[in-house]
Amino acid sequence: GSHVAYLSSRKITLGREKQTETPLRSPVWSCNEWDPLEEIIVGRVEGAHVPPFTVEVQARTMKRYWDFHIYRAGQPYPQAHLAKAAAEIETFCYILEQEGVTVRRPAIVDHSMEYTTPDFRSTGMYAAMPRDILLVIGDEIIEAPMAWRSRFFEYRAYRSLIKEYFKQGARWTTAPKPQMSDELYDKNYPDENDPNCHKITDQAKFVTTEFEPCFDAADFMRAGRDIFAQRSQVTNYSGIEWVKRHLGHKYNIHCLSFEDRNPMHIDTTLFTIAPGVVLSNPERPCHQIDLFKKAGWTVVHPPYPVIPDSHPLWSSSKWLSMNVLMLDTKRVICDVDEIPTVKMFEKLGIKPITLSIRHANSLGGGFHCWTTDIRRRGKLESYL
Ligand code: ABU
Repeated sequence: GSHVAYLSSRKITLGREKQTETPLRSPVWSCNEWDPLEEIIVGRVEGAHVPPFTVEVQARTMKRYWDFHIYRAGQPYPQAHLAKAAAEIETFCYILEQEGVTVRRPAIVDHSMEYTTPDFRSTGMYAAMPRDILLVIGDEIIEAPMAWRSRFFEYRAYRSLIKEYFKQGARWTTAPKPQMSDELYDKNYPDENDPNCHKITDQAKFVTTEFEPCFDAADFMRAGRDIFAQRSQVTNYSGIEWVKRHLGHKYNIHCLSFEDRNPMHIDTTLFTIAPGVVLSNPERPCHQIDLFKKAGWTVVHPPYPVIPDSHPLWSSSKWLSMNVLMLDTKRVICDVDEIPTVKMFEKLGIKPITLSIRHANSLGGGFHCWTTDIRRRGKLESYL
């Protein structure tokens, strides 16, 4: 297919490198959010643990869930809830396979293990959200550095898969590992009830500093040669700069900003669903939306989510309703209970394939977060 990336393989012979003619076909290839999906990684519920309630976690946690986090820090999430979430994710995998997509899973890892580095000590969290940690750009897998101490070693759950893809010809990069020392965090960052909170976000202050580059992969939204990024609670400007310099002139990295007082992960805020079509969260207007309009894109404002307040969302907003997974430009995986969103896709001529992962949502992500593309059939193109 047109997505084949031929790499020359090298043989090492007695210390001298010899170029061979054998082409390697990269099993990794994905340039946007909508080309026909062939292979995907779906995250795991197993082993999920509540992260320690550090300043960067607190900044992103709604006050109503503080007690939950404080009392369960370092402990498993409630087991009965996890069992339901695991069953939902198994169904999700089954549906993807029925739709012709190859599904791969991260390893089961003990996230309760405490680790100590020269700069900090923590326990882990989970391998539930591959979208947060793996940024696939063309034939390259970039492991994001992350910004939460509890997620520092999250890459370990994906290493056997990544090594397999690497052996088969994928490119593999690990972004510079952050120290995650105290200097990376503003320990006086105000919580949502602090009168200074709104002032601080008006001034575009974040819980992470610019001490060193940090980013989560989910703060990048791909549309071929154009990639949209946001400065968030977990992605700083130097993290975005690192991605920009690393990818070089082949890509345009657009740093966007939104009316969002607590940003983390762009895929519930702005979502490119097809060439020339972008979902823009009506509650978080994009300051640079004219960029899309001037290029002739259709800007669609998705309807408000309908998930009830009573359903626990320990680590996210309700806008998981727009955190969908495009199988191609004509099929989308979305939440069966988000009827207004389902109708929106029908109106756009996109067939919704619906299911519920509500208990899995409680861990902080929707269909897009719970996955990362490995291969979509298509070419690297410009759409803007
Ligand atoms: N991990 C996605 C969370 C984004 C949100 O809370 O809207």
